[in-house]
Amino acid sequence: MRWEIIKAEYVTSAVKASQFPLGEEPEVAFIGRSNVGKSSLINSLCRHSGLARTSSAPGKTRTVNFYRVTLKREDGLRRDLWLVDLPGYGYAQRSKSERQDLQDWTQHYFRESKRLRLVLQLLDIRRELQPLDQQVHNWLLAAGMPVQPVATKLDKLSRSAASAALRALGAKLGLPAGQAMLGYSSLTPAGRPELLQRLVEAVDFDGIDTV
Ligand SMILES: Nc1nc2c(ncn2[C@@H]2O[C@H](COP(=O)(O)OP(=O)(O)OP(=O)(O)O)[C@@H](O)[C@H]2O)c(=O)[nH]1
Ligand SMILES: [Mg+2]
Repeated sequence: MRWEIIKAEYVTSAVKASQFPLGEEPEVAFIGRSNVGKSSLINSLCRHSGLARTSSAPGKTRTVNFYRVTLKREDGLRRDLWLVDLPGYGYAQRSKSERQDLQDWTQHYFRESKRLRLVLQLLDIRRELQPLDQQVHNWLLAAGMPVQPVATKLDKLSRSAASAALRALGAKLGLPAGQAMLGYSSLTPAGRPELLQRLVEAVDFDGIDTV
């Protein structure tokens, strides 16, 4: 059955586990290079501009930000989940100590979050896969995280260039057979239904409901 997001609100920002909001609801996190479009994707997915702060200058998000989202199934059933916006990696203008802090908080987040069901790793569709993206991908897999790569800014390429770029990124990441890259644009509806579907599958709302 189809699900849609009916409500989304900012709850809190954290730099350590004791500041994570309480609750048993499943969680989906967004990670990627600074400026790749993580905060924009959250706003567009929730159809709530201004929910997460975005900027054309990289390095905007500096804390782990929690958004509580309510989804409604077409038969009326409602379920809540957390969307978590993480600071971007790879922003060279930051001081080394600040980069280290952000990396520590992010790794701390992955170690401490008990409700995490899916990590969406965002990659810019116009860029080749960078070594840091690959490192983060491998680190997440080694940590046992379910990772779904998503190419952002789909609107910047023609349809055929976008499909070629999706295939190339997927191949370079070494995605297993059966796992495809998803594409997304925060400016157009492209990719939104598929991403929403992936999210609902990962948190297994339908499964929970039938128990
Ligand atoms: N054309 C286009 N631009 C986008 C899209 N998504 C984001 N942008 C632009 O990319 C820039 C960065 O977006 P953010 O959402 O702030 O990026 P971020 O990944 O949260 O960045 P940090 O918080 O610095 O890590 C902004 O200028 C956005 O308008 C998209 O799908 N299409
Ligand atoms: Mg951001």
